[in-house]
Amino acid sequence: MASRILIALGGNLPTVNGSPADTIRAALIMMPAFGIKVVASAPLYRTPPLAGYIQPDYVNSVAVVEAADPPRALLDKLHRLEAHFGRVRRDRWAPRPLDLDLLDFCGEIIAPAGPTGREAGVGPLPLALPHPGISGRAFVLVPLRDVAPDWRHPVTGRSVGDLIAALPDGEVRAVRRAES
Ligand code: A4P
Ligand code: MG
Repeated sequence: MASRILIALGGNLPTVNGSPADTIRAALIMMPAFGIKVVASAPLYRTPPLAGYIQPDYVNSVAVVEAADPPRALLDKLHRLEAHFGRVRRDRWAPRPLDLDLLDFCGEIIAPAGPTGREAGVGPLPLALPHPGISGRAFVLVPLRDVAPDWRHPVTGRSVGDLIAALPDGEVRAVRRAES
């Protein structure tokens, strides 16, 4: 089904709401107040930070949502939600209380020119869809498979199962269900 909106949730710093897991649960509860209906959400996973950064483990999940907004307006709302939970943008990939990424918006493809990953440096980036980091990240793909097992990458057509199978075993095994 291509008409799905998928959002990644992540965080690795505590907030006034509690642990990163508490913050993610609180963010899901608050989404309807921002016009975002949560249709399904994956379990929470404890995940090691991507290589190259020494920072606390993350908690990650993925939600299927419905929203009336077009993608850019929806991402602006996600940024307002992040700010509500204490996110202040400094460096890219810095530890954060809450990160809400728009993974897939009904299969739409928007490919801005220029770098999109870590090499893009500090500062805002134009909207990219699907999110450029999906394919190589176990902490995104494992919860994505929980809520959308039939999902395929809008550009490559590869299934979520295929993308997980292509990752190193150790990276997939390192994504473990969070206990609290
Ligand atoms: N942006 C453009 N397209 C999108 C989109 N589809 N979804 C812009 C979200 N944002 C999008 O994002 C950087 C810029 O990308 C913004 O201007 C946004 O409008 P950001 O959230 O400000 O910064 P960031 O999150 O530090 O950068 P980025 O590139 O989104 O990083 P990622 O991909 O979120 O990676 N390890 C584990 N285990 N778990 C994690 O969740 N996350 C990161 C950050 C690193 N390591 C991690 C995790
Ligand atoms: Mg982000």
